[in-house]
Amino acid sequence: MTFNIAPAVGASYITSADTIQTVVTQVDFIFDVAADNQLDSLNFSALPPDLIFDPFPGCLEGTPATTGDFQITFSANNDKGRGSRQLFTLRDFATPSEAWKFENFGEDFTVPEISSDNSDPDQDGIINLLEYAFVLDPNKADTTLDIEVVIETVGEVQYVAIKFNQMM
Ligand SMILES: [Ca+2]
Ligand SMILES: [Ca+2]
Repeated sequence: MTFNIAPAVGASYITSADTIQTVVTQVDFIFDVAADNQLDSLNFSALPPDLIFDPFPGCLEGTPATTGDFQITFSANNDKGRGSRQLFTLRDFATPSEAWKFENFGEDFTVPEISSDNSDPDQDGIINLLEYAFVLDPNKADTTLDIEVVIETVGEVQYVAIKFNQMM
């Protein structure tokens, strides 16, 4: 006689990263809150006024209107009860370049010698403003920026264009 016994299912747990999520004021934001182990529902604490949470498929979304930090706790539930809880921090920046500075310099994003537009912390000769504009890594010196200004013709109209090689 053979018995097949299914493995016991424990409490559900949240699998999405709990790092600080950067958002930008007036820019659409979507973040998927993922959980595993037979998730039945997600509970969450108060949300920023401009964001909603759609439990299916588990999407936090909206267009934030105010800068600052906002913390939300999510918990995963199934028939074993409440599983893992996770604290998410949304840090809302006024501009995309401010969010980029935080993503690249962490808490040093307000230190002018490191994060100002004219700074060059990786000392590769490319200031942060150009690192941002050309999607380079401001913490890695092994990039080169090869810019060429050219005249492009589209139909009968001529445009000034910038050509560059992105080295990553
Ligand atoms: Ca640089
Ligand atoms: Ca660089």
